[in-house]
Amino acid sequence: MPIPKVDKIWMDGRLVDWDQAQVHLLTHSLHYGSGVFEGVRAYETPRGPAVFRLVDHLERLFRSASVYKMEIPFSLEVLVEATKLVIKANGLKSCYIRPIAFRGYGEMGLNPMGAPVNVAIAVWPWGAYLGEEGIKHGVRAKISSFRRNDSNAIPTAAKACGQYLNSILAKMEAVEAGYDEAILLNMQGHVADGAGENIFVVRNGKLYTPPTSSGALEGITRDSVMRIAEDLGIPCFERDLLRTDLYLADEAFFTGTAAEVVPIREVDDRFIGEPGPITRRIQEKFFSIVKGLEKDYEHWLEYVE
Ligand code: PPE
Repeated sequence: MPIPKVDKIWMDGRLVDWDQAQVHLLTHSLHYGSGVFEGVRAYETPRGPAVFRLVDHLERLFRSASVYKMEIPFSLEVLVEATKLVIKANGLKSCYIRPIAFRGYGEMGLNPMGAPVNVAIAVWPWGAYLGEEGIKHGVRAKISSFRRNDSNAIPTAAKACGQYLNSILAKMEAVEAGYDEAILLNMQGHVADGAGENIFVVRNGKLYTPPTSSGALEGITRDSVMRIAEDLGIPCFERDLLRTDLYLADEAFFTGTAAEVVPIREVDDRFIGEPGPITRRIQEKFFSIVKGLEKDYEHWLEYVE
């Protein structure tokens, strides 16, 4: 999907025109994937646009950077204000937000410590990641022949640019085989996560999701869903899952900032079914929270104005 162009991007401390937001060809992270990034969303609420769990996302950005010994040359508070500024500057009511900190132009070679660190925050309107139909009726997923990269090879606790080559291989394979999304098993054969989402299954009224030790990213939507489930009185457990736990699930769904909450209708051509009651309840609560309609979850919203 082509990126819808807006006016401004925040880059290293100032707003620049969309077309001027450029980097040098010899940018370190273009060659080695040595950047870290976030995906965040802002939603339209009765009080104007609000960013969902912005501080939690930026804290994860700083944690990702620390794994790679990258010093982000801005404070978290500055990045919070920069995010609000760039949303306002583009007059957006809702959008996807992509903060990125990356090793820039200056030095080549595998020791990145001499390369400068650049930081940018781009925003653009991004609709349903796995399609409107997917959110309503569920998506078809395929277990990838590619395994989730082991966290002793590339730490899965960090959200780093280069590690997405792993997800890209899985995504291409799934899409070319006619599926909507890929699910990756880890090296031990347990379910880790989707190409760009965490995964949950429902069995006998209880929710299960792989622990982060599986190689799943510590997703912020995952954390939100675990909290929502607790508040709704739905038991939720972190547990290693086998592929048959997906095949035999009563319900299953993906969670992610881009994807939001998306039911899974099929895994490897085993029919799970139309979105079930627990998936629906969690989906409804999630969308109502992000749209600012739930008093009890106001602390998750960072109002732009
Ligand atoms: N696992 C992976 C591998 C992943 O990339 C994401 C987010 C998640 C789980 C869910 O994490 P969270 O967004 O904190 O709930 N993927 C981001 C990038 C997607 C993309 O295509 O780019 C996102 O959803 O923004």
